[in-house]
Amino acid sequence: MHYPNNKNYLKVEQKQQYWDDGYLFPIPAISFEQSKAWRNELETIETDWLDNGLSRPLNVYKRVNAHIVMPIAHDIAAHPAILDVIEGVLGPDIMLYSTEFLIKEPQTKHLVTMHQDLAYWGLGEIDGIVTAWLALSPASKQSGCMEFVKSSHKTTIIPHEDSFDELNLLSRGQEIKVDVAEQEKTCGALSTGELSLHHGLMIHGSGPNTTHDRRIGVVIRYISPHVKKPNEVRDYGVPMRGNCDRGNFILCAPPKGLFHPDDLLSYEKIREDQAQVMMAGAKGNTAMYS
Ligand SMILES: O=C(O)CCC(=O)C(=O)O
Repeated sequence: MHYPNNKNYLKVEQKQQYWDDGYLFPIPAISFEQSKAWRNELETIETDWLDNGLSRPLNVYKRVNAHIVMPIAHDIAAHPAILDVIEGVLGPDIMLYSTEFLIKEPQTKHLVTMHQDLAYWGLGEIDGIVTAWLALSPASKQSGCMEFVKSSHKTTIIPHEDSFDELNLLSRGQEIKVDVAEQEKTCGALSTGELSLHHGLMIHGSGPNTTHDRRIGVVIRYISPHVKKPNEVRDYGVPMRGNCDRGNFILCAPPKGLFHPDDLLSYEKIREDQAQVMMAGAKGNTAMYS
């Protein structure tokens, strides 16, 4: 793929493809060396902090708002090569909404059932949010890459039901109440360092990892600062590019350090506010990745 002036800006046809299909991949964004360095850093944190006095299990911080307490998550999301791509969808004003490390261990049965992201975020049916999924290891059909239903973002939010199945990696085990046939799914395979983009209304999920390597995805959600959450509900964003000060979100600073006490306090506040929306109406275990 060719990027003019060494920038990762999307070409006109790529932008069109994103809006037509609701997803775009593969987008080469990060070098293999940089991806490997990030993987090493993440795996060092996993070793060092697994049982190191954090008030929540390490996995919670990896799965929800990692960018508030883990500088590596913020740095990945702020990488110019990724932001250039995002600018092609959201325009010059870009805020970081959330990040998570979504890891499937080798030869495990965990999966992600078919769902729409916007079904639980209380943001309504908007175009102003996009997810970038960065592969820090190969994401193939065998390792459980994402699968998309082409153009499904052109529908509304479809009802979901919660399973709270322990093999489901989603917070409520939510699944769309519509059967998706295998032939309707597009396999979003990525090599290390490549990105996919998907729209918030896209129907997507992923299967188990049958390989001998970890499948490590960094899920980065960017939002336009123009988006206004209905009913004045409090929500948070980290300015990434352009003018993000529109009064619609509480703006957060980058983390002060790895699991810095001040950031851990902010983390709890953000989690409390967001859980009220994300877990609204849930039956059963109502903790957001406890
Ligand atoms: O990583 C996966 O397999 C699923 C990720 C996902 O559902 C998302 O990025 O919205």
